[in-house]
Amino acid sequence: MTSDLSNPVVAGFHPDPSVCRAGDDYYLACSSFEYFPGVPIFHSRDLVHWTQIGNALDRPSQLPLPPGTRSSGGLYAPTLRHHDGRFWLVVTNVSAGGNQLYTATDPAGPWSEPIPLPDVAGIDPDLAWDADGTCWCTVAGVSQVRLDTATGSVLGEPQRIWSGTPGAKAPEAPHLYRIGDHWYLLLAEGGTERGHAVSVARGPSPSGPFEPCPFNPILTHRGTDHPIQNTGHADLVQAPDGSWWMVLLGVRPGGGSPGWHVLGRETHLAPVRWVDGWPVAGPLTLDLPAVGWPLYPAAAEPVRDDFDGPMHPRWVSLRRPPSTSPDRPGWLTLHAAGGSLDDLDVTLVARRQQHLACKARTLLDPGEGRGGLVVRLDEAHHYEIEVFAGTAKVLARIGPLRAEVASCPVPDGPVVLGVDVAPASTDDPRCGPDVLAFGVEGADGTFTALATLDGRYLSTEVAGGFTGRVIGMYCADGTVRFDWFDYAGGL
Ligand code: 6LW
Repeated sequence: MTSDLSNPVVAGFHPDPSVCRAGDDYYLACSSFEYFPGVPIFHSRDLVHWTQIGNALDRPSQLPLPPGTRSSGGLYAPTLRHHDGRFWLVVTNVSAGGNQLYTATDPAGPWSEPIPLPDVAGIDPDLAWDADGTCWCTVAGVSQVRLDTATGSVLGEPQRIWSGTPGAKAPEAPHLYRIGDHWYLLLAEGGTERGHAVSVARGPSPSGPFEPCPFNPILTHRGTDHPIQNTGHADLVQAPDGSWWMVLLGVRPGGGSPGWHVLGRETHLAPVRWVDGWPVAGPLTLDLPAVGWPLYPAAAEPVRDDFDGPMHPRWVSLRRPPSTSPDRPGWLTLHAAGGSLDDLDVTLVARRQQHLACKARTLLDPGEGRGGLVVRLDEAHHYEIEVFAGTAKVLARIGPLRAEVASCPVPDGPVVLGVDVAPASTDDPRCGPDVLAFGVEGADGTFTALATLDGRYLSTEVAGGFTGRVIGMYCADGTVRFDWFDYAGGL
């Protein structure tokens, strides 16, 4: 059992968390961008330990991501709510169709087909219901409209409401709550980079008028040397003991100056206290304070996925289900689509890197094909070790540059490929956040690194966008098969 009380509570690229409570259970949803399936859903009984129970959008009919969908396009910022005996999910597909509403009776799925919201313009939609049962949909900017949730049509004209601190950029991620006598409007502002912050306003009705909190921003780490940065995009939740908390995104930059974060924006938990009727958040720390309710540690994740049964929901591909076939029982068979990881339509099956230090291994049978093990930020930023015709090659793509870094002969037949990721250990102010050693593992388990690469080039600060690293398997030519994939945090 893993019972540590630490942040992030959902590590790795799991941004824009939205949380809801149904009885004793909590559920959480995150953005997923160009990856398929979309919107990972987690369950918890204690807000600290979260287990992925599915992906809300796991059918192409629910999640169209057209072939040209750019990286960091696709699905942005869901809101997950439990209302009137049902779960509600609203999310923006910036690459196809805009805002969409889905419902489910079980958050693990199946979720409904989308109800399009063609007249709700703007990202980061929120849902809140008033005492009359009217649904208020609020989007970044900030504007708000009443919604007919059965048809997806709007009731009336959108109205501008409170747009955060004057002068602060990117008022976004609105969430509206009725708490006591007030309606609270929680907002992210300052942009999702180092200036990110959480602010709040309150008013007498869902549409305001809203009065800003005198303590705004109620949480930010801007301008600090705190190990958790870019803190914002929060959602409030009440713990089993009645205390208040927020889930929010934050990043863990590493290396020298200016700092690079490689795991994407991760989901954190912070305490909230009430001061003069205002929610004030923090401290947000790597070690969570002791909590006053029972903990339900999650079972430790097995290191090995051996592909003997259904794929765990942690596995994702790009834009659509991967091209696979069940032709060798117990193996994952991948068929090529694109010719390399530089292509948008390459066949990839990957999982999020969730630890600053980790190792991954996979047993690959290349057959006549070409494929390997990749650490990917996007199609223009990835490192991989690839096998073809008796040779293993380490390849690096950084922006417009592509290089073969190292190669070695490998015997015919299955081969174990691996990568070790370790935080960098120099005090040079220019040092990157980590190093990635790619290599081949022998039959006796000895790992021979062929190349060690600077991890900064697979960081969000270099690549741009909103995602983080994934590690996985790919096929770039013909058919390749994978018997198992090991991922372990730490080295
Ligand atoms: C999301 C916005 C944000 O829509 O980043 O940090 C955008 N906040 O609210 C993409 O995740």
